[in-house]
Amino acid sequence: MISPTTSLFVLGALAKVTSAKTTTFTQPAAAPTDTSTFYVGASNGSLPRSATVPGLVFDRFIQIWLENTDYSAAAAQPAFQTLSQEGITLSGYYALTHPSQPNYIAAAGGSFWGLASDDEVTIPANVSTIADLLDAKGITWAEYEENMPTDGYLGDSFTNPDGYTYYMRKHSPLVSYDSVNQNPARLARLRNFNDFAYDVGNNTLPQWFFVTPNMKDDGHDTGVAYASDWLNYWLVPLLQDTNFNTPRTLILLTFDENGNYAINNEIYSILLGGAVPSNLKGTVDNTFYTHYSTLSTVQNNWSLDNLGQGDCNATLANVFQFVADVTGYKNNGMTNGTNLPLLNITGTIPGPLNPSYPAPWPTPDTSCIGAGGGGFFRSK
Ligand SMILES: *[C@@H]1O[C@H](CO)[C@@H](O)[C@H](O)[C@H]1NC(C)=O
Ligand SMILES: *[C@@H]1O[C@H](CO)[C@@H](O)[C@H](O)[C@H]1NC(C)=O
Ligand SMILES: *[C@@H]1O[C@H](CO)[C@@H](O)[C@H](O)[C@H]1NC(C)=O
Ligand SMILES: *[C@@H]1O[C@H](CO)[C@@H](O)[C@H](O)[C@H]1NC(C)=O
Ligand SMILES: *[C@@H]1O[C@H](CO)[C@@H](O)[C@H](O)[C@H]1NC(C)=O
Ligand SMILES: *[C@@H]1O[C@H](CO)[C@@H](O)[C@H](O)[C@H]1NC(C)=O
Ligand SMILES: CC(=O)N[C@H]1CO[C@H](CO)[C@@H](O)[C@@H]1O
Repeated sequence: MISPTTSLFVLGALAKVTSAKTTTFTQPAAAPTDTSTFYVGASNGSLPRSATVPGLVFDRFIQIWLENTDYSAAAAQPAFQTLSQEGITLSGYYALTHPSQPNYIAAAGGSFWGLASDDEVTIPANVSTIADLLDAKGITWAEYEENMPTDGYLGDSFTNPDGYTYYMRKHSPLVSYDSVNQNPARLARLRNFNDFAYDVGNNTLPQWFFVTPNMKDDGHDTGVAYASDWLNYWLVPLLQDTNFNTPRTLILLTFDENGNYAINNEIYSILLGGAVPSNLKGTVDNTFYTHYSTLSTVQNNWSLDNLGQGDCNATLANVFQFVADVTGYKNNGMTNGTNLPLLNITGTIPGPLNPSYPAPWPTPDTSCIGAGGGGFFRSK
């Protein structure tokens, strides 16, 4: 006999699957390189063209984050299977915690500061981020936030004229940092998708950028099958566009977190782009990575300073192995087969953004050399 609890659970699970299947993907624009009135805010013009700072392995790093999907669910999608043949599948990549927002914040600043919610937060101006490390070397950067109406928009969300809330601030990695949100020049780097169309059209995309699809396209409200349709619409053609993907471009396609909090936080991730050596296309790398690996890999590639936070944690910040193989950087040897830390913990990690377990702003590890070899970043 099925207990009432069990049958309710089954019904809930079925309802979720059904709604994900019945939502049909709608193209937001004629092509990813086109502007669209659906994006509401006009473009502010394309970014200025600036000199490329060469890296050791790549000259451009693009991150594209989808939402809330277990590794196995993404691996079952044909879109991911096809893309995996064009790159390196990372079978040991983990998110850091739950829910969404702390993962995005950690990818920018090297910590989620104890945060366990999607509520709007701000982080003091003396806390450095990846933007400081890149600016110090003249490496251009931006975020592209789909359906964010205007550049540097500071609202918690944005609802389109059709009544649907497509943009959420919680999925923007840099906006919570006062060093960004109080600086107009930096706010102009938090860009909308009409800007993306101009930047890609004019070949002025920056060297480091983060892509946040809207609440439907990232699978958050719709499921991973819908996100797959978006990838086929958006990413697949852009991989053939030399203003986006050059022979020196590395692209990380990943998720913010998995969906099932009761298992460890493994997420399906693929390294794509022209910087992936052709002999590694279609291979699998089971090195243990987390979102901090995006910081350490970028530091390693451009000889950047570090933040003295999770980017310096020897357990959590392995550099993408094919990059480390070129630069000579030594990873810690942990793989998905070894005993990994539990990264599905949420709510009980102390920090300045955890009202239940408050702790002071952590002092950065100023003695860390870091993957870039430069030491701790000190603002000039
Ligand atoms: C280049 O950017 C300008 C604005 O800065 C815009 O008017 C023009 O349409 C863009 N060109 C392309 C091909 O996107
Ligand atoms: C990674 O390891 C975990 C724990 O052993 C396992 O459940 C999971 O299936 C592994 N992931 C992959 C992609 O093999
Ligand atoms: C930022 O300033 C506060 C005092 O306002 C200080 O306690 C903290 O250590 C500083 N943090 C950093 C990263 O310098
Ligand atoms: C253009 O940029 C300015 C300054 O960064 C900002 O105030 C304005 O809202 C932006 N407009 C759009 C359409 O993004
Ligand atoms: C985290 O995942 C482990 C399995 O890897 C599980 O035993 C544990 O209960 C999970 N923790 C939470 C808080 O759900
Ligand atoms: C590095 O991360 C591990 C795993 O989460 C954690 O146990 C350890 O305390 C961290 N180290 C430092 C110095 O914060
Ligand atoms: C060998 C090489 O290309 N090194 C570059 C690494 O990145 C820094 C920028 O931080 C360049 O100055 C180096 O030339």
